[in-house]
Amino acid sequence: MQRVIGQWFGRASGLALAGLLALGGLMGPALAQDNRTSGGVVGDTHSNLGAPIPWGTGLQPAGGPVKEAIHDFNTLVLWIIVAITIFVMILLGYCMWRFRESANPTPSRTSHNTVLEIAWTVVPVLILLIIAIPSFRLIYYEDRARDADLTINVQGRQWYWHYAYPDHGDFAFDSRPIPDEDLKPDQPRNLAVDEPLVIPVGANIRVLTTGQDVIHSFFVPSLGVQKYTIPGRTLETWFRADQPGTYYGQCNQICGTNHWFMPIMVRAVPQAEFQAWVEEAKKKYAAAEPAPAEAGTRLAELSR
Ligand SMILES: [Cu+2]
Repeated sequence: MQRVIGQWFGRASGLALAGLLALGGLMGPALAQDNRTSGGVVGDTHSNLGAPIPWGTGLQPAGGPVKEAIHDFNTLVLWIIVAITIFVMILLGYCMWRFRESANPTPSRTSHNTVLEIAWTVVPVLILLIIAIPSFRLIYYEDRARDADLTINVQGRQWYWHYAYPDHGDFAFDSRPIPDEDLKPDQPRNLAVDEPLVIPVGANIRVLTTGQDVIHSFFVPSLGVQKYTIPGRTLETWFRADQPGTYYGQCNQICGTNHWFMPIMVRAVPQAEFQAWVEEAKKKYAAAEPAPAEAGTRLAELSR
């Protein structure tokens, strides 16, 4: 019996090693943050690139590398689930057919089988390992920008978003949804906002989130970003849009009666257009800028 167990462990560790090596090869190159596939094309604008669609199933299409990495991981786990489901269905079907009363009138009274028991412990552990390694890699990939081109402060407030661009003149503004009666034909209901977040295409955006009152959550599915905004705490994450377009999201942490009032709209535009917007925004939002004392407090808050 010990020899059988030894053989099992030998085979299991061989399988685990092969699995890990295969995963290393598969997942390695895809998760570099400076691996920019496209810098965006001037004049190339897609409207509603990242938005939910009626009867849509599955994940929203990827607008950048973080979401692509999420897609890859989702696909891996989905195929593992499919394989397990098929295996269990076949096993169930076989047992029902092979051990039915007419074919097997005197059932066996066996209650233990060491090899089987080790197998159904070791195999799930291996499956979990195969899921855990790319899962941790994805979590660390999403965690922070290694080499950010731009920082945006995102503050969740009851019930609107407050955005600031500390390294582009430190202007700040609020973002609120457009009422139904004022919607233009290309603006999705409950998602379009008056003052969208504007970002340059192809830039790694560092996002620092804070909460003013309660916990909100900054969630833009097509860019693969979701981060809580917590009062008294600064959290970091990052994203990048590789195609110009508009990406929609929402606060997805129930934050009070007007929780629905917090849609997110991100416009990714070519670098030159972004610079022009920054110059305009500095003037436009100058009046809304916080007093120096308040700005100091905010900076101290962020550097904590
Ligand atoms: Cu909220």
